[in-house]
Amino acid sequence: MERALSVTVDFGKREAWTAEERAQELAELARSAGAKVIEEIIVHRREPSPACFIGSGKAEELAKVCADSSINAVIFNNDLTGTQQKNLEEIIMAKTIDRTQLILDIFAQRAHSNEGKIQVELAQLMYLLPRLSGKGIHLSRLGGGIGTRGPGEQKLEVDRRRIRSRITRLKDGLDDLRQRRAMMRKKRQRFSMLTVALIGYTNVGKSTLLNALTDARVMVQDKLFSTLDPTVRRFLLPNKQKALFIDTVGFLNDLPHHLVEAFKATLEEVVNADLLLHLVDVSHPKAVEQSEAVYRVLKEIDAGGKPVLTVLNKADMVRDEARIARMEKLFDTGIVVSALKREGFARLIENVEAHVNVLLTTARLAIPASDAKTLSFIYEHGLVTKMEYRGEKAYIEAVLPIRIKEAIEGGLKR
Ligand SMILES: Nc1nc2c(ncn2[C@@H]2O[C@H](COP(=O)(O)OP(=O)(O)OP(=O)(O)O)[C@@H](O)[C@H]2O)c(=O)[nH]1
Ligand SMILES: [Mg+2]
Repeated sequence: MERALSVTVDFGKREAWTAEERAQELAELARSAGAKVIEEIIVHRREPSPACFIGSGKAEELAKVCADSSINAVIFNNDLTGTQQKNLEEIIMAKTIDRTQLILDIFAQRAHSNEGKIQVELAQLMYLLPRLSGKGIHLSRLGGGIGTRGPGEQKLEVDRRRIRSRITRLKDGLDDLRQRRAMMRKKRQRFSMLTVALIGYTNVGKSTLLNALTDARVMVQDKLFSTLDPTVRRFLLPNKQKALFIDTVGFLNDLPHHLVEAFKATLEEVVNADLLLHLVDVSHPKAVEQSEAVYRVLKEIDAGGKPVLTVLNKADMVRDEARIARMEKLFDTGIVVSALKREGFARLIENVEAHVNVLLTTARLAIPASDAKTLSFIYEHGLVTKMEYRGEKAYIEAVLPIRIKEAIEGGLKR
């Protein structure tokens, strides 16, 4: 495990997150990447020094701390320019990483699917490109993030031109994947169930809730960004309506723009869902700010207008009843659950059902009795309330998602 020093600069502005709170989150991120924060330093400065970010005097102090405590990585809680990073590294004599790079490292470690890997590499290269000065810069240190899976792993010397062409190739690859995904989604949307996407800040318990609700075996970890690839599971609501639940990548305050950009394809699942279940960790001191960060990302991916059901999770961790009541009022929701203890699910499901009901309609259809395909399709997607054969026709009354009804009617006309 890497031994790290975390450095947070407080520029003295009033912000939603104090320097201490940001430092705390950085420590969580570092831990998720596989590093242990041994020392934490908060530097107070008016503005960043262009050459050294924290100034060369302060950098020399850090060098001493690193040498004294055998620290091999310094993680800055802000973004550094290429020059600042290089200068700092020269003075401190330890690997210097900024926040974006740390997050990219975590994503690189977590990406399993082909698409996920391409998205991460693209984000890494886009981060890197403006930081390259001149040609043939050494990329060896890129392999030396916390996760050590930098894009420069195999190649030590690469120039911008090669990076640019690699970016183009990755983007093309992603476009292909995106088109394929869009096609699949179109099929799913027209011919399938309603979708409910679980969204929320990282580590709030999205995968735990999906597991508990559907017995899916999604990896649950007390680490940030355990889930990178969307997982889709079927769920049968008490009214017999089937829905797809989708687990998604967690959001983060100041999520690097490159990552949002790169993960747009994955996040499209969110954009296209019928309903968003927004999970909030009520036990977290920054729950409100985390939720604000979630809404910022939603806006960035054009999902700001989706119907959202806010779910307050980890209620089992909150001793103070008044806090729960306050949060319920603040978030205007009465849905309090513990995904871990499987508590509060009845109300949650009731609420999901109420939202889903709006998207349903009662359809009365006359289907050729020989059309087994359409008949089984109706049974598959809806709740059949009446069924009668008269002559050549089957008369069916069923509760169906509106778009399914439309798809069937369209199919019957053809
Ligand atoms: N006490 C308590 N812990 C919970 C609850 N729900 C989830 N957790 C814990 O919170 C941690 C994160 O849970 P995950 O389900 O991985 O969270 P996530 O939102 O999917 O996280 P990412 O995929 O990393 O964004 C795990 O250690 C869970 O056991 C809960 O209701 N109560
Ligand atoms: Mg998860």
